[in-house]
Amino acid sequence: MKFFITTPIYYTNDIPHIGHAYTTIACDILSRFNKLLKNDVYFLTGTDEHGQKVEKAAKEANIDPKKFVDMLSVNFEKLVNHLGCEIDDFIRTTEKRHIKSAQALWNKLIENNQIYLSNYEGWYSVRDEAFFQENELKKINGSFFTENGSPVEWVKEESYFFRLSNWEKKLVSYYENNTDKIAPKTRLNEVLSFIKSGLKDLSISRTTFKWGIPVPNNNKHVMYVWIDALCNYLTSINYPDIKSPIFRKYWPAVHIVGKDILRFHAVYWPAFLMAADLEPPKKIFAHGWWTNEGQKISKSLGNAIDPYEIINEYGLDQIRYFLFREVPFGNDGDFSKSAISIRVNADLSNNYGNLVQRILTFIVKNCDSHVSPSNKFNNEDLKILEHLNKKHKEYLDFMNNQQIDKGIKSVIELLSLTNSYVDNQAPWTLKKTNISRMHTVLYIIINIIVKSSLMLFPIIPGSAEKVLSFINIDINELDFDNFNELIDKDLRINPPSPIFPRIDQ
Ligand code: ME8
Repeated sequence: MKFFITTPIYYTNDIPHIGHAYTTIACDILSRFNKLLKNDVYFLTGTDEHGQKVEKAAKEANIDPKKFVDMLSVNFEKLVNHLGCEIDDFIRTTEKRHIKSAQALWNKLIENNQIYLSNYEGWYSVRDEAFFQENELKKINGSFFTENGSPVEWVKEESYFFRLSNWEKKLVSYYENNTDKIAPKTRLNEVLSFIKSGLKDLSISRTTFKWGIPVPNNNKHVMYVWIDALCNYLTSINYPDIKSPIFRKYWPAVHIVGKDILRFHAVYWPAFLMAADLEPPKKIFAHGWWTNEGQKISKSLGNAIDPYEIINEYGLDQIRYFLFREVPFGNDGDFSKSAISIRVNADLSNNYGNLVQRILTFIVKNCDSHVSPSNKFNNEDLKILEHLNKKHKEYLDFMNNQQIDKGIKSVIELLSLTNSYVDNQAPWTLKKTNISRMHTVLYIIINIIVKSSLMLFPIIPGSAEKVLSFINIDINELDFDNFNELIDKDLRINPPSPIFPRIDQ
């Protein structure tokens, strides 16, 4: 099966922060999980470089917009690597391939009579790059603001419109008949009630600034940044060449987005796509919003969390783990340093790390660094192996439904049960009383360590690989297909080095 997954493309008006890192890591986790399922994965991210917001930031920095975005885009591209994410394409909306693709989409919409020229008059928020109705705004000291506190300005100009109103009924019936297209469920209901409240035609071009993709055949207009930006998902797989193998193979995509931009992805985007005779997205998953020690993350508060800084302080896998174990994927979360140490110490140091450390060290010291297959299982052994299979099934179900936190929790529960099994079986005592039984117990534990590492691999790839390397197993030898089979060869164990040192609180 093919699996095309995308992050939003991030605005190049500022440097990346933890929120951007969060979405990119989420896609990496789902992408790595799908690779382990042997799906053919294509993972796309990139930068959104046009529009008034970016133009304004360039002006404030007193730098030519193209030079400005060249400078800022690099930060996002470098971050992908730093987060340990394996992408297939990094797209920039100022690239030639994208301008060609966005203009082709525009022309297709013109050809299908989905666009007309008229005049727009209304409120616009540059910070959100979005139009607002007056009833969506609040008035403070005579000025209007959005719910999120963004200032709005009154815009009055000639504009091209997309016939969004024509898609209202079609979108409602599409989502009512395909309830798996938006997740989590509450977001589907939100989108449906928004659509049902009535869709107006959407202004999709601007004339009052220049930093955008020119509208074909009318250079007075640049495209509205959202039609330009959304189109990136098509550009990467070769649009407008919809017959190209890459396009035929991968479209439609799974879009992972923050809840702030759900409406653009779940209302405008499927409408644009259907209006251009293309399939709507396979799925749109909207995750929650991170706050910093209880406060909204914002430039003006100066409290944006720098991903480099926290990775440097806690370690990459520790941060990847914390972000996805701590908060159910889809919910809002609060970032706090004390929560990181509590979580990492409890799950990674005391549970997974401790199991690995004590068992591998024991084998190196007492078993000449070797573990051999065994099948002389007693009831306790069969019980823990049954847990292994049960937790594995749970894990697959959760991960297949983007419930990353629950998937991780299944593995951690298995590791806790295994630590108790170790305590009860006490291989150090068996060493004196029953050597053959000791070997069986160690063999079972090694199997659980290997399989747990496989399940944790999408979340903490570096550490999981390191654990497997202590056991001389290559991650590429493993997959979920033969998960129920135990390892049938002798294993040589290397002396382990600590993987998750406890964090001082
Ligand atoms: O919206 N918590 O770009 P953007 C969680 N260019 N996620 C957060 C976050 C936070 N506090 N802050 C940001 C845009 N994000 C458009 C997208 S797509 C065709 C165009 C993440 O730079 C989250 O994924 O404002 C959010 O949707 C995205 O960054 C917004 O990034």
